[in-house]
Amino acid sequence: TKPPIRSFHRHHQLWTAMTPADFEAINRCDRPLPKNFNFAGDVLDQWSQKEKTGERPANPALWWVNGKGDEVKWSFRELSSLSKKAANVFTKSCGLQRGDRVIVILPRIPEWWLINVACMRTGLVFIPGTIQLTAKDILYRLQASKAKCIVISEEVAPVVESVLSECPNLKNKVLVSAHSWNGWLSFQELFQSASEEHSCVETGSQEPMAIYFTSGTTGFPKMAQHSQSSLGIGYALCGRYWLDLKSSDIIWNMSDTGWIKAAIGSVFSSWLHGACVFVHRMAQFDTDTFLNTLTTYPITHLCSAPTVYRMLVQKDLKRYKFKKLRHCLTGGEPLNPEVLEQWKEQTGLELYEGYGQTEVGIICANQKGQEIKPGSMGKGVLPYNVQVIDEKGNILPPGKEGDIAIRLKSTRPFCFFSEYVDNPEKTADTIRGDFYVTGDKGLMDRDGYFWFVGRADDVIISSGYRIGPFEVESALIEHPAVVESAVVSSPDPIRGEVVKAFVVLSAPYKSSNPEKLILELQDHVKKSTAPYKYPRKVEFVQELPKTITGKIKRNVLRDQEWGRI
Ligand code: BCO
Repeated sequence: TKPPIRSFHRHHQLWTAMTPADFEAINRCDRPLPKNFNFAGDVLDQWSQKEKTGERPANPALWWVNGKGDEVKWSFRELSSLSKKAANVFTKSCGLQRGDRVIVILPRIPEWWLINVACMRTGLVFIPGTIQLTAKDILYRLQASKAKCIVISEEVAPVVESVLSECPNLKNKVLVSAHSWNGWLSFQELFQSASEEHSCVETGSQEPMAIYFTSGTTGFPKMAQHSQSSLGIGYALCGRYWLDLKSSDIIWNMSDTGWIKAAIGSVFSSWLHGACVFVHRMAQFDTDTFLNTLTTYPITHLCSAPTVYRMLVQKDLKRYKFKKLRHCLTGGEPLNPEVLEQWKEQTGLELYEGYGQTEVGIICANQKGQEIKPGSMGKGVLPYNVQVIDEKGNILPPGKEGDIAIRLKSTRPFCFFSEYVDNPEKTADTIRGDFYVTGDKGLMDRDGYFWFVGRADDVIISSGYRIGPFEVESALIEHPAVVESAVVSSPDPIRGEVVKAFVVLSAPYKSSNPEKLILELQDHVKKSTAPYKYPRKVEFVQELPKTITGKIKRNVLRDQEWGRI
């Protein structure tokens, strides 16, 4: 019989200590999932206790810099007390209640981490968004989620202002800024006067914790909902074996605050293992600043998209002496074996690729201690049972290409997303027989390593971003020059693939200067939807390939781009 998991009863708010080993045991299915779990109370406050008793090294929990000389360092104790104050801002000053949804669109500033933890403490559902979101994107997110509160920085204040009249559910608008704005609650002011006394809500393990908007082939982004335990406990083994983290480590995960990769690398895996999360607020990505940061700070772990490594290996890396770097990670898009080799040759460090998606987190990884096969995404990560299946849901033998899928029956992995909110059809569409289908094609070799082949649908994975063609086509059609368009992926040596738009022009624009018109259309898309989606390539065509029923055949254009026809 399995040993009973340590008591999870809480007496007078004294939260019993679960160790990282306990959480790892839950991921191995050696221990049951506790009924209640709260990452703030069960993990962060425990590290805070360990700091008091000297059981954790003296490195900070959060170390933030902005390259202009500003620096913030918080211990777990400070994180605990500051996030309790922030929790009171939301419950007392804003009157929000457990289960209410909060959209948070902030750049990489310390308040993002504080507000994230405050939402955990209060049971508020955290909905992050990248600051690249435009007015249309934000309106869609506010309406779809029925969020009661939005927290933003000055960068997006004007665009949010422009859509507020269409969001009747929104009760609170909170601005994180040194300046005050008419009609907005000032987070800083409320925070200053908030109490440090706060009792962490005893959330259920399966209670909603966060919602991520994620793009698909059709329609606007869906709301993938995660539970307290899927994010809070689900990355324990990933943190141990892929990230190889200990409490003395300092991890720099570059991902924007809007993506689940920020949650994995800059919140849950790292803090579960008591490591320090390093953040550099770079307004614009720049390889020199990036490399200098690694030579200046004692960063031990680096996690970045393959596109970043592709950009870095263009430089003479041997000129840089990284201070403490010992473990490098990548994910979000496929990594080419050449880049892995070049990185290793120039830095002496391996590159550990992980594979996953918003709905399921990390499901395959090259884990510490396992041989790395360049070009492979590594092996399945527990508790997931990852397989390659055929169209009928049968498991395919090693070497056979099919759909990468996760076994859901008879036991649904707890770290799996709960659903696409308000979209049972789309949730059901992901299930085939006993499996959840990722939408990616791949194969597994005889040694259990997975190899990525490509998307099974029209989704574009560019620089680590997941881009739905429909969203770009919808933006393009708003321009008077565009009669119709088809958006597909096109190969790119740095970004892996980029967005390419095939456009049929309206009569008045047929004689326009093509270079000027391309720039105009690109600029238009950047204003209509998040700029990372803009078509980096545009081709004007007389007509688009279509089926007899008039449906655009994106696959024909994509195959043409990739030289497959
Ligand atoms: O390259 P361009 O200059 O032509 O265009 C860039 C920006 O300049 C432009 N832009 C941004 N804000 C704008 C704007 N234009 C007009 N107005 C504005 N307000 O838009 C383009 C944005 O492209 P970008 O974000 O790729 O920029 P950049 O600087 O080239 O960054 C390169 C990377 C590699 C740093 C960036 O692409 C990146 O961070 N990629 C990683 C994304 C990521 O973290 N993905 C993980 C998702 S979670 C996941 O995959 C699940 C795995 C478990």
